[in-house]
Amino acid sequence: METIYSENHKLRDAQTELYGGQLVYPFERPSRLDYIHERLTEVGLGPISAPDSFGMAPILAVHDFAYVAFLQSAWDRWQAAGFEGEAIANAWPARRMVQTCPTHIDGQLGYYALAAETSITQGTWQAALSSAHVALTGAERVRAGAQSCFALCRPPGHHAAKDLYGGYCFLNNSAIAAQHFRDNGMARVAILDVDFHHGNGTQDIFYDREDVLFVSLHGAPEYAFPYFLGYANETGTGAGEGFTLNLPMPPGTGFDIWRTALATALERVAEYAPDALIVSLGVDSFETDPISFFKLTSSDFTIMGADIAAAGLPTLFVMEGGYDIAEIGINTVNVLEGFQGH
Ligand code: SP5
Ligand code: ZN
Repeated sequence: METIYSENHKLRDAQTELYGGQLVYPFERPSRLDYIHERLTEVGLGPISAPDSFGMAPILAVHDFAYVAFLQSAWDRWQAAGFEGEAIANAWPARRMVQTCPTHIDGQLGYYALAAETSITQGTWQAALSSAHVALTGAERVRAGAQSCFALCRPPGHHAAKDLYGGYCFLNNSAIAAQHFRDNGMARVAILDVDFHHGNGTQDIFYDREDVLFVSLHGAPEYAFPYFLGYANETGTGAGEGFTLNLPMPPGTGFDIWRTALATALERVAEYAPDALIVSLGVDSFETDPISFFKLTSSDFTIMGADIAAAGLPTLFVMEGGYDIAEIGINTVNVLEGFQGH
């Protein structure tokens, strides 16, 4: 399996994440990809290639122009305003307040942020743009006939909506790849999100559409970030009714229950019969992930990959979360090896 990878991800190296009332060094850090890259080389999964450039059009096919302009300029404007630290949102258009984008950068952060843990820094935009191009390059490989490809994206994407960042995400790489498939001749695309967290951004982007199926396995929102989306009764709206499937699971969920949910998800995908499958691949369902509560083991990830391969679809894997850094390489590559070995 070919991997698409760019060193540009290192341009995203925030020093702060708001966690437990403190500013800590972020869980979502550059070394995550070093471990995955190292493991890919160690097992010889396949060639590792640089991304191509696709310009802004495929990004603006998913994200609002004003949101993209905000991301592009946020760090410079934050600095110009005289702030000393990294750019963190701290005020929101909450219930019964106006939903108008303010002029001051401090207010704009709250307008576009879905959470406060994600700081915007120098280089964040360049890394996010490169990450989207990694996903698009992977999508092009699949379009060209590859049975599978691994887009080693960073920063991740599935929490980002058309006009929202947060949860470590800025541009929704999986959604951009799905839209690219749609705009280049594929009639139906399925996104299977196996990251521990609900892919609220991806769900929101395609919620009223029948041409992109969204299926997600995740920590139940009563207990887990992003908290305000991902319930089982969210099934789509309008033409999209029935084309969102959420399978939330409670704290302590192990692989027996998780795998049964995966089978349910894959049944829905098979029924949908898409032209291609995009897997939002987070390995934060791992038993010792520091911010999650599922109990998957390293060998479970191999079985996950094999189960996904049994769907028999052209498959683009897009990297999302996973924060047990010491094991992230093994767990991620286990999924890909399980897929290949099927
Ligand atoms: C892409 C991705 O995996 N994003 C995850 C973003 C999670 N951000 C908020 C984390 C809050 C964790 N709180 C859990 C407490 C565990 N003790
Ligand atoms: Zn996650």
